[in-house]
Amino acid sequence: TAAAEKELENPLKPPVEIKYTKLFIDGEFVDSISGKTFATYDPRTDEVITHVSEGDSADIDIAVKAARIAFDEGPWPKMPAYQRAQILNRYADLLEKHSQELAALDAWDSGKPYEQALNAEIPSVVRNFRYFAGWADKIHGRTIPTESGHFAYTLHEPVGVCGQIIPWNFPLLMAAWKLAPALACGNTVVLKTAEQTPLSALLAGALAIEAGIPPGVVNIVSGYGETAGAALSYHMDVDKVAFTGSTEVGKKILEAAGKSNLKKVTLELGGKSPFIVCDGADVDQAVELSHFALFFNQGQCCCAGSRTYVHENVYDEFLEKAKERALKRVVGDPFRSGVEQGPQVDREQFNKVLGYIKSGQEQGARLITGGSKLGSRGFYIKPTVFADVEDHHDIFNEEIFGPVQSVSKFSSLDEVIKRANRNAYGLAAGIFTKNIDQINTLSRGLRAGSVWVNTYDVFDATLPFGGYKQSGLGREKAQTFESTNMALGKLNINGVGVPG
Ligand code: TXE
Repeated sequence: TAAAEKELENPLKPPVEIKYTKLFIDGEFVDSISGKTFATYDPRTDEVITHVSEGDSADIDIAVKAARIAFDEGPWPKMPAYQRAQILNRYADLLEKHSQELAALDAWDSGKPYEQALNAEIPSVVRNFRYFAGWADKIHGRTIPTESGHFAYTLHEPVGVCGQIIPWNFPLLMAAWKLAPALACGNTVVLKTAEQTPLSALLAGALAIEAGIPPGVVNIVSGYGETAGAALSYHMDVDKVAFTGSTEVGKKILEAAGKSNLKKVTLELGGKSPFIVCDGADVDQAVELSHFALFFNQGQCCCAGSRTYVHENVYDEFLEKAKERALKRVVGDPFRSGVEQGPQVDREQFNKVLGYIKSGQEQGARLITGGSKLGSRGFYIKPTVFADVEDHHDIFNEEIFGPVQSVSKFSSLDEVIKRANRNAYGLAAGIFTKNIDQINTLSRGLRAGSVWVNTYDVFDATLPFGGYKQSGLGREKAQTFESTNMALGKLNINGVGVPG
């Protein structure tokens, strides 16, 4: 590790030039009304990457007006859906063409491994736009044979101006999950990026214009949550807000909707997802998958498998191998090839994770590897594994959002289902077994929006995603239309000539 730590002293130069730092409103890059800017930092060093314009409520107002006009008067919602699909496909092509720059911006801004961004996330961004472009002209209503003899039909219409607030863990992918379905339906958007990671979305804004998305349809405001984010969620002329972030802020968004214009709300919030390794499981494979489920993206995933439950018969072997695997994890400069884990996104998250490690030790969980920062600068944390974690430990109940695996022993399926469900969250769950009875019992018993069996983090655009309980409201990606997230289902009754 001494060599690894030395290497961290000399960060590699990111292969990208920063072209856009202003707010993107009505098809143009503009300064904020206040003229203020804020710094975005390199988590490898905590040094400033650049300064970007800081939007607040005045800028949100202007962006919402642009989106309103683009919705009410512009061609976007009214053009043939096929044409919208063509534009979105062109947009996907452009994003693909700029994959390397986009991946480099996200890696630089957030600390995620460049190769991971380039090979997994940006391709997923592109597929999301292609998938939803395919939906644009296939959003159908129904005709309904009423009991009263009226001719009735449902019509799906765009919601209108959509406010979208996203986090920093997958900067461009979170933007794509929000933008693609909203645009496919003909909505217009004001996107507020996370203050830690504003850069990739601004390049994506420039590409939207190049693709032929009309000005005002996509507006991107960099800024802070309490100012720009709150202004969007309280805005009287925003028809819907879609949010991904903490449960704490999710509740504020819902409150803001209630206190303003009852805008529609979808929320994709935190999680504390169980990953269950059953009796009889192949331990080597279980270790590898549970390691991925937790450590992927520096542990900064809303659906991270952050409560690893292991059956007593395989527990000791599992622990030994989980420790070995964590020790082998390649932590380093996200721009270095082969690196699995970069730094945490910022000082706040770094301190939060180290705080949880301390609390795990204080409350009596057994630290078996890791447990501290790595290197002398930046926000690197050693892959950490705790054993014998108990249900009342904070590290087993609260979202750590870092490279800290917590392993706990269980004896029976009934027990593990009860324990897994005794949590405020319900975003995802993982099951590891080849036994069909165990699979059936667990997958039906667990209260979670996604259950992955012998796999984890499958984020296909074709699958719906969202949480039970305090993990959120509504679903994103596929089936967005049926659950009326981005398009409103409207019942039309045509009563001409029919008594009623
Ligand atoms: O989240 P916030 P933070 C969890 C994770 C993490 C914790 C805190 O546990 O450690 O949340 O992270 C905007 N009105 N997740 O502080 O604050 C903010 O500007 C409107 C889980 O980064 O929820 C940003 O754009 N908007 C998660 C976005 O909300 C507000 C991903 C998310 O920030 C606002 C990230 C306000 N009052 C963190 N305050 C997931 N579900 O994947 C903040 N924002």
